Amino acid sequence: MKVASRVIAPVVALETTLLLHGVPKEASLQMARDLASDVMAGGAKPALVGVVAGEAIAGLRDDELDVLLAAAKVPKANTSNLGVLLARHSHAATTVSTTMEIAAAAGIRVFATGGLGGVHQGWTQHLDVSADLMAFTRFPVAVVTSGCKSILDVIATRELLETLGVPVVGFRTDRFPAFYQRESAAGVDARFDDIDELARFVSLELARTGRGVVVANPIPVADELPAAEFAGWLAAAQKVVSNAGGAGGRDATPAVLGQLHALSGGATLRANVALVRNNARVAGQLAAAMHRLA
Ligand code: PSU
Ligand code: MN
Repeated sequence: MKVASRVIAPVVALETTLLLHGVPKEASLQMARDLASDVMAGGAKPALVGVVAGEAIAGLRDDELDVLLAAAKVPKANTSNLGVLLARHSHAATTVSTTMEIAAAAGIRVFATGGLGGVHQGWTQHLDVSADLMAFTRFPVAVVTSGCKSILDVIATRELLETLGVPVVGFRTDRFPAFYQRESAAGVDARFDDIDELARFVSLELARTGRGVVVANPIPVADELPAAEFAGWLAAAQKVVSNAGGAGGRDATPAVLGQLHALSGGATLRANVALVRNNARVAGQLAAAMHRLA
């Protein structure tokens, strides 16, 4: 695909759905700035990925981000609707799946996000599985992520990654993280404690398979949310969304996240910001090490 790429290695891709749909609008700009400086602190250059007036861009300029932030509603794009949005010269916020697609086309091999989309819990009433998971079978990008949000069925999501043959490696952990919590009941395929060793593996694996790698990086200890308290907020958030008539398709994830941020008095938002920033730092270090060791 044709991508406007404005970056030189080592580079870390960042996504726009997290900014535009995952956190309240007031928090978006600060988060974008913080993530950029975290990637640089790790030793790499940030490339915010998004679509402006039908142009897929890796490395949005500030003025282009401003355009997206000012737009009334920016559609959320996964690999299924990206093409239509491009063809119609629309703006779009890229999720994990489309950020991987655009990053890969721009030659970027590392991407930092918060959590992967995955298998939704029963409240959606129908099977709802994120396109993020399939994207790992198509695009050679390593995604540094705190597992998948505990609003999802974490264990089913981990099982599906296994089914798809996606390598899931832990950075300084043996467990598959559950976003707000450092650990879930599921494990990883291998643990790496050393960033250089991780970099060597990721470079080899991306080149060997032409597919993606999940680099699971848990939320910092100090920012973890107590599991029991979170479970209460989640049940309440799901009830609010269901009582309001439910949310399906691409609206399911933002609907529950928005309710959680409100019901927890901002605690889930603070945890979310902390873990994404930590992922941006580790991704910066990973990209720098991959570049250095190449
Ligand atoms: N993780 C977050 N906040 C988010 C998302 C992930 O902490 O907003 C976004 C990502 O862009 C991810 C998307 O790709 O949610 C998954 O959406 P869906 O479940 O519709 O595939
Ligand atoms: Mn879905």
